[in-house]
Amino acid sequence: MTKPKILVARAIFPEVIAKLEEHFDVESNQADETWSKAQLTSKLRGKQGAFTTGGDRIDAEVLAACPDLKICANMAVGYNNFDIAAMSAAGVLATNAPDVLTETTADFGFALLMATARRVTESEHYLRAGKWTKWSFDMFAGSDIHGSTLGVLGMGRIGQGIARRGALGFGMKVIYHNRSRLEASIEAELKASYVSKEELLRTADHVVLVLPYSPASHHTIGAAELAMMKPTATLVNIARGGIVDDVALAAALRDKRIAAAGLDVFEGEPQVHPDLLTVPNVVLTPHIASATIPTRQAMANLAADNLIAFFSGKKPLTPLNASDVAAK
Ligand code: 8YV
Repeated sequence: MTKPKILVARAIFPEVIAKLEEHFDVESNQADETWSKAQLTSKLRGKQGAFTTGGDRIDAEVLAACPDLKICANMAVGYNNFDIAAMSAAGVLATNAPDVLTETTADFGFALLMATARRVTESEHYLRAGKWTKWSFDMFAGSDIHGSTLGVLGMGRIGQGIARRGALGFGMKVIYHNRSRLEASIEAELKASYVSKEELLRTADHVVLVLPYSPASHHTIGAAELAMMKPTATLVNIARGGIVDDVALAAALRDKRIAAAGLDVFEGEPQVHPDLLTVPNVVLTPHIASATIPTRQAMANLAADNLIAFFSGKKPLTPLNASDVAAK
């Protein structure tokens, strides 16, 4: 029997490629070349399955050129690189990689919050530049984490992980805003209170963004929202570029309208807006919140297992549009 043909769009763990090769005729990108959309489309043509990462866009144009495609398995919990409506219309199943990265990503969100509020990288750059000649009472004074108010915008699994760390580990008062309110028992466990987005922005000492990107969440934080925040507040984005207006944020940081920001994601990444590179009060990391080897292995294995289950006629583990595809 001929094996289904799949494309692995980016370099991944060799053992995951080996596992896929037991089931599929695999074309992979272990050289990790950067493919244009046209190159990705041409590689996908004739494939029945795709293993993608967050940078691989699958939309109506790609789908129209790849009529054999049946499933795209994303090695990411976020899936704004997928046009889900177009995939459902084309009868292509989409899967993502949730849960396995929750705690690792929440750890990183907290690391970025701590580094931002306590000015870790800014002070390190100062030291490395040889500028540290004497101690002074207010040198790199930051803002406290313990006992402060943590505002979590987007209270899914990762948001809850951050809230738990804040409330139980650091005695923070947790407020949150989300499309839907959490069950009372979860609110009690996280010691979290539901507030409006505006109240969150006005009262939090630290705002952490963990909401999914969609056209509706584009520029959730722009000039108007930054103006609502306390001048002493910090902002952390571990969600997606585009949720924050990076130009407005750079201006707010430059004018000290908020104290500091920590960003793991950017509009148009891997490009970073030059205005952000010139302000000192921002911690910048290259989209690494889920980057530990065990977690990246778990994410890659989950994407692979979704492909294997699908082509063995079983239910994929983490489908996104199964009922729409079935209804077609
Ligand atoms: C990934 C992420 O590293 O899972 C997500 O949504 O943003 C990251 O964990 C990235 O998208 C690569 O696929």
